[in-house]
Amino acid sequence: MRDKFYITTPIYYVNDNPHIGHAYTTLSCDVMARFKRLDGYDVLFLTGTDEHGQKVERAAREAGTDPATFCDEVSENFRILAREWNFSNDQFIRTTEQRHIRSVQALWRRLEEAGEIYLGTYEGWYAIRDEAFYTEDELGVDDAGRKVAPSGAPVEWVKEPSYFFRLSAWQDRLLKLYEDRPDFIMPEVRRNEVVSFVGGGLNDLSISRTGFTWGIPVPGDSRHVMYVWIDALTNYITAVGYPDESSELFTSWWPALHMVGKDILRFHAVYWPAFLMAAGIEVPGRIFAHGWWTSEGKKISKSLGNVIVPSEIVARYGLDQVRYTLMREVNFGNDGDFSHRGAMLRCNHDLANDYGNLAQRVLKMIARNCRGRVPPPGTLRDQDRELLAQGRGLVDRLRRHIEIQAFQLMLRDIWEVIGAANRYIDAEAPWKLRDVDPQRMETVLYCTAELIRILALLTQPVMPESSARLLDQLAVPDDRRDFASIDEEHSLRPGCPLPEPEGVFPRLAESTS
Ligand code: ME8
Repeated sequence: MRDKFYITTPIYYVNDNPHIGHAYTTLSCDVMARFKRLDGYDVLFLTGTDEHGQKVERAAREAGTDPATFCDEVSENFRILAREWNFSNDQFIRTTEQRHIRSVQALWRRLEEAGEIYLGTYEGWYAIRDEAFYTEDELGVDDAGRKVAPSGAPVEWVKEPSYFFRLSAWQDRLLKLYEDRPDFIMPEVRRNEVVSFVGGGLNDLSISRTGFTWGIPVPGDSRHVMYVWIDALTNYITAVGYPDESSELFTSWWPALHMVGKDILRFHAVYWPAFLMAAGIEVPGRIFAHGWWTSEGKKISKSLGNVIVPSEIVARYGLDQVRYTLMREVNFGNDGDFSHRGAMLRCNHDLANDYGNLAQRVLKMIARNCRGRVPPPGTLRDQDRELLAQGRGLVDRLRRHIEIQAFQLMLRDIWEVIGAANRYIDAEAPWKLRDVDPQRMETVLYCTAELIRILALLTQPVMPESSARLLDQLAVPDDRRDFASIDEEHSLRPGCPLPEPEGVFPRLAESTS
């Protein structure tokens, strides 16, 4: 049986249309999911929408519609994003689905039976934009002198009856979890933040609200709807069949790797494992919190009018170009800045010049000088063997990077080999060999074409479409495109006819804006 790999994105609020931040998190999951599939794993890749809560209820009202209709409409935009960006998610979950409501209510009952829930009164600050409670000392003040959440979101004073989860009792067990599993939260700076937050002591968590109705009713007390975060987090187990924990579905997939933005780490790394431990369910495999994107050096916000619309940047640069740029520009985990200049450089320098040109040069020479067929390898010299060994050795290096979500390093290593291939071809100058030593020319073209095959296999997770076009041009059969096919046994067959070469990464015209 193949190994299983379960990966999740946050489920996105439907109060907003998808933007580059959402696309980024899902893209990182897509790259991991594709990599693992190509590497022989059975993969479950989950994304979806978070549809309950006061924020969504309010957004629906502002849009002049009822929450259910509003959710249907905006949720669809996230599905469209997934199609437009070629995301390979296996499931798209919505928290308004029956299976999810059943799952959250079952989890609630379990926590209640375990004595982890009690009824009290919540009195304190609440930020609807963050759907989060804050203590007085966490708040700051905005320019107008109003109290705001650490995220800058406005807060309001809430006093209402509420069910509480005994989070305070979980401090030691959470700290022990972080200590026993140093890579449970990544990257390390984020882990340290969480350890110090939990180390500072935890308050019991209010997990129900009465001031509005757009939520999952609390079992046995329909005056309350559940706090949107207990509802939302549970999606990760709903998707694998919870509450049917003994099912093959659940036991074979859970636990998952959760990819999130740093803004929602506390919910995932503190509340979620506490809920799970309290319910006797295994905690997640890992929570990776990535950084925040700005645009041309500025915070992305609707009021600044600099929201980066996913479909617009794709139209401008090309889908795989954008996927590459986002994965290459920043060390995953750090903050990043999206700039037109940066994107142009990536497209024209890394893709058109380094990778695209390498493939074009070689494929064209094969078309012209080898009657459009894979040439025979002939007798390999040391430098030929070295180049191919570098290519074949890549996959192990990439596996190590992908295990720790180091996408940038993965691409850097691939580009190191692309650089080596360009130097090799310049040094061997097959165009000069045509008349003086045609056999050597064939060897050089064979080796570079074979290396391009390996590179195109390895760039599939980040650039699925362009890599597929390169593999088509090398006549690589569909069932020989997984990582097991990188080995020598599956190398290009001499004499195999190749289609007419065509450029895959066009140069984009420079523009200033
Ligand atoms: O928080 N840079 O949903 P949400 C990078 N429903 N990533 C960004 C970003 C930016 N500028 N802006 C948004 C929620 N993101 C909850 C999640 S999960 C059980 C419930 C990404 O629609 C990043 O992944 O506000 C962030 O964590 C997520 O969008 C927040 O999406």
